Amino acid sequence: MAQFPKDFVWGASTCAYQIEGAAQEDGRGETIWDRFSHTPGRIKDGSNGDVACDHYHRYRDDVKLMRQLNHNGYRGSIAWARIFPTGSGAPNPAGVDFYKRLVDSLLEAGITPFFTLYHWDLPQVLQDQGGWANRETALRFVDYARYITGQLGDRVKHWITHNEPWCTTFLSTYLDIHAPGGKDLKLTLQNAHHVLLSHGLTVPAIREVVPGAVIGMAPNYVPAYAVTDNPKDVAAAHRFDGFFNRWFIDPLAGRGYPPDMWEYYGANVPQITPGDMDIIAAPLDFLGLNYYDRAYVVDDPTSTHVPHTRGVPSSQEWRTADRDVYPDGLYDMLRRVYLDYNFPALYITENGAAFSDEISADGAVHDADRVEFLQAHFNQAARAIDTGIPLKGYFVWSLLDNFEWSQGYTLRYGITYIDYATQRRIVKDSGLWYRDFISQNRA
Ligand code: IFM
Repeated sequence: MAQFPKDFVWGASTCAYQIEGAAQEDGRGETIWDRFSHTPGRIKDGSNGDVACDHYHRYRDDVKLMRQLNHNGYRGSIAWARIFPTGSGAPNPAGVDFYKRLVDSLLEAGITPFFTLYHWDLPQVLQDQGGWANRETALRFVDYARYITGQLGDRVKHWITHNEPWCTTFLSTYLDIHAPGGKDLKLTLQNAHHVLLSHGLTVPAIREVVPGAVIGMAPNYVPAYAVTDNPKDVAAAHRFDGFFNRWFIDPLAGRGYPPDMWEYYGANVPQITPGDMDIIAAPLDFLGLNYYDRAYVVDDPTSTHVPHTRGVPSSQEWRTADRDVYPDGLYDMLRRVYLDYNFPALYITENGAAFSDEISADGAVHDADRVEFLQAHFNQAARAIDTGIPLKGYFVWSLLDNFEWSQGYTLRYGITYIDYATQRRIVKDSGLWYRDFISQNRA
């Protein structure tokens, strides 16, 4: 059985827009996801995050749930537009108060909070001023981050600047799947640069206002494997890695943008101001990694999209509706990030899968697939720890079923089932299994 250190952080991860609801309450401003989800045709089931899991009103019960499930850590996100409804200007006390109350509940329950400052919900006013393509947005992000970390920093020490910058950028303004939408590579690379810049500017700002801050970022990481050993496919896998992983992690680690990708992007590369790359390389206390699937690719020069690769569906048993699940990839990722970069600690900040969960006649949700999924991935995490990799914690995605972005409520990732009609929470078999797994590992 997998063995983990006694002080390992075990918990689940969530995101403000996906669970909070109360979209128009207590002075919260409009975000790009409010605008996008209310645009016909953008969300598979026509839904939005207006109500979601109603966590804004039910957070006490949700914290109680975490405690019952033996979690000692929780990763949530803060909605920028609750703190600064228009992205900047005067703070909104009611929004700040919500997060203060949430933190109180977590600490009373003995749960260490890890908060992400940006999980994709840019205030719409800032989008109207150019969004991440506007360098000013990075400066507004620093102001927001400095303010809210200062408000909560006496009790919250663990901060994550950005969640999945690849999604903030490529999935949004290049692949046109996430808010605000778009298909512009040059703009996307500029957005990515400003997101990274905002990260680098924020790290020292947090250290100034939060004594003892522990700061990281949470990119999503997709290990790429070539389907054949044909040199073209091998090069394609390396290119995919550059496109998805290295473009973001190399600059964080002080290496600048990967030269092979800089050359490949040609005239689309971003404008950089002297000094930016040093700012982006601000030393971190940890790197969070969100791991879901692998890329199993061949070269595809006919593709109309970068990185000119084509994914090949693998026949392996783990393929879920939306992902090519590959537990060994979690170990490969941790090993590679540990050996190639020099981050002092690593966390799995997200890992999970959507299965077709249903309430059975006995009133329970028997998600045996997810139990097997978690066990297989925990084994790979334990394998990494055994080889000396400094993995310090694991946050399962997600605590609750929730609003899965452009898929609406059609995918259920939670270890807790949400009956959206009544907002009843039913802990799935996987949530109960995880509870017992945690207690065995603490024993
Ligand atoms: O729901 C998302 C989350 O917001 C970011 N990481 C992946 C999850 C599942 O798709």
